[in-house]
Amino acid sequence: MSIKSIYTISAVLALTFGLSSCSTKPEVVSSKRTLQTEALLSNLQQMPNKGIMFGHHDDPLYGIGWEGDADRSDVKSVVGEYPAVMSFDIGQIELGSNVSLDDIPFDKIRQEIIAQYERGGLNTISWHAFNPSTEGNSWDVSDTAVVASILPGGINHDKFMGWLDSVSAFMNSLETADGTKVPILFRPWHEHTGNWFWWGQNYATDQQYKDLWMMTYDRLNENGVNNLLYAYSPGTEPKDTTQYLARYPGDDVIDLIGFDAYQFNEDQYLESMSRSLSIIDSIGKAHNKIIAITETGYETIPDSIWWTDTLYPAIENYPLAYVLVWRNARERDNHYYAPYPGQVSAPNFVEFYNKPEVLFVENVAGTLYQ
Ligand code: BMA
Repeated sequence: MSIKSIYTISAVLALTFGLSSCSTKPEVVSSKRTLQTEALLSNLQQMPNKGIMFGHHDDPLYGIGWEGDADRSDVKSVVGEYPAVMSFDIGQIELGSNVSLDDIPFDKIRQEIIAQYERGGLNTISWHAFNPSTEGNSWDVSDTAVVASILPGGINHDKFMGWLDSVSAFMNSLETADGTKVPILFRPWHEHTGNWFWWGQNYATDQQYKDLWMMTYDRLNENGVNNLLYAYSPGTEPKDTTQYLARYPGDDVIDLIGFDAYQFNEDQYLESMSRSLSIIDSIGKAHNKIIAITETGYETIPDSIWWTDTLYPAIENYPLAYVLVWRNARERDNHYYAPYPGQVSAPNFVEFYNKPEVLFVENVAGTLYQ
């Protein structure tokens, strides 16, 4: 309904019931999400007409042999440009810590998220939440009933609500200098079809997992978080669309569907990519959802032609909004997924970058939020 027709209806009501103009003041029709977030949703839906955005986790924060340098990124050092998508993780925010689980100050993460928004790129956030029962990390699966314990009625429910409030506060704090909230693709409870996180397959029923999602979504909304799109992101375990959707929280909640897949063995990687891609492609079409490869990569990229000869042929025929590789750890040996200058796949990554269908930030700047 247009504002104009609301004014007209209000005026008619005022005349009909003789109400004072004060009590008939038209209410602002409030959308659940900010204008920029709604614009992002529709622009991501159109993205496959343009190409596939490339993304990298923690891209501007650190890389191989450096940390915290201004205006630096391993990807940018190789191709001269930032990725179109940057991913960040807010694990440990729930503990009231000033630094993330990967030891990055949250103030720095906020600053880089705003910078990526201002250069016209997309930000996505994952959450490696600590274990609210044991206080171990996300990978602590010693207690197999943590999800039940944080749902309403569970012994950790109140505590966990406080954790969701910390997440909400961070999301609400992502504002530019002029007060615009930065739209974020939020990707909580990822890789839930595996058994390495406390919210994994064997540690919750389908219904409990869905309840976890709804509780998260509702609490963030109640806290006024209106700058998020939501991503559903299992691993490659689902063998068909039914299995993929078994824990799907619903079309009202989810905006983007994807999966996380890593290469260990090339044949297995290509097989699981092809199966998972066809699953999300068909669900994406049936449910009108954006699709993406939410995490992928080949640790240390030892294959010098991986980008153009393995990754690109696997994805080129799917209407993906983006493909994102994981981080270039500075504190762990041999844990990197994007090239850096001198890395064996760097020249091939330049070829990948040069493909018109592969999008970096300058290809999408000015188009995502309006
Ligand atoms: C994992 C690894 C960890 C890291 C976590 C969150 O896959 O990279 O070292 O702590 O992601 O970034």
